[in-house]
Amino acid sequence: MSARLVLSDTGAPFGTWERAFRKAAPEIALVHDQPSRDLSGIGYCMTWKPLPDVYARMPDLKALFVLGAGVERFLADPTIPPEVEIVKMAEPGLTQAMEHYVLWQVLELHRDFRALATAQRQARWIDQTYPAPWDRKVGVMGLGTLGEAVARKLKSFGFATRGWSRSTKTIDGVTVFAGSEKIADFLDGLEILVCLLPLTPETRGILNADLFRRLAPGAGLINVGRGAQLNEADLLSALDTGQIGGASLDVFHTEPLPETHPFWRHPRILVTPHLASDVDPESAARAIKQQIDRFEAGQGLEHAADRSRGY
Ligand code: NDP
Ligand code: OXD
Repeated sequence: MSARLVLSDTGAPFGTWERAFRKAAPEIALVHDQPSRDLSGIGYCMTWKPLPDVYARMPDLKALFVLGAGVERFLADPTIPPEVEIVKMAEPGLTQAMEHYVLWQVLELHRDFRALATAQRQARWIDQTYPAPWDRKVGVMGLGTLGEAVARKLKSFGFATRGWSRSTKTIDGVTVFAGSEKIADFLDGLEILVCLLPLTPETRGILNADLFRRLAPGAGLINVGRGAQLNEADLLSALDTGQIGGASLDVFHTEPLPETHPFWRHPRILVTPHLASDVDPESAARAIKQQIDRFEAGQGLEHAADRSRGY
């Protein structure tokens, strides 16, 4: 019998997902959630913005496939029973989009393309110098599914790449630091910092004045983790003093970013509306199918969130 999987989401178009599953994982029967629909007997659900009471309407839920990598909202949701596995999305579409976004912003900061765009608007023919990529110190905070892929990509583009995570790991050509006791060594003199951490009590507010002081003067900051990891007032002060030279921000404390927020019009901040990377339905369908197969074969799920760690 084929597994049944509920799509409970206020934004995801059911037709698109149905087509993706039909093509990439036809063995899975996709069920469209509707308000108040009885979903008993179904063990799997996928969602990003769930419909009301979906977990109460799924008494047999075993695994929740989140249509994104950041699962902090789900871990904090008391209506999800503790025995339900919460699974972070990990699929090539999401990963490659993040690699592209970060690479775009690292190159932009490395070569100061923003200054070139300004010069063009003023019809100024300017000169610029820049170091070789291997002399540019770039660091990635968070070396999970996305951070590790990004660090590898930056390394492959020649950058002097460092990474920081909770546990020790080896990534070819990347200097890796682990744990809070090594964060100062990781940050020391970095010229471009990428945040790809999950939001947890330890990472909330981590991008603050103390951290900025450890970077090279004029460093670039790319935040694609979560808005609550950034102390916004500290960033504005660091941009004023020049300690931070430019920031690329995709995530914010309040989303959508309020129209009057100073970040929108700041000359050295690039704002993107939380779209650094998104799930590709077809490769996500393939990934979920593999996960369900593993789970049904008793092999356990990959990328399951750990409630005690908070990610
Ligand atoms: P993972 O859970 O796979 O990886 C998280 C990484 O962060 C791990 O390397 C982990 O260390 C590290 N980490 C967690 N806590 C700490 C800590 N206190 N100190 C040091 N390192 C820590 O997540 P993903 O890579 O899949 O995603 C990362 C985040 O990216 C998501 O949580 C989400 O917030 C954000 N995101 C943003 C998107 C956007 O469009 N802007 C899109 C997708 C994701 P360890 O390896 O030791 O466990
Ligand atoms: C995610 C996101 O966590 O899009 O996947 O932010």
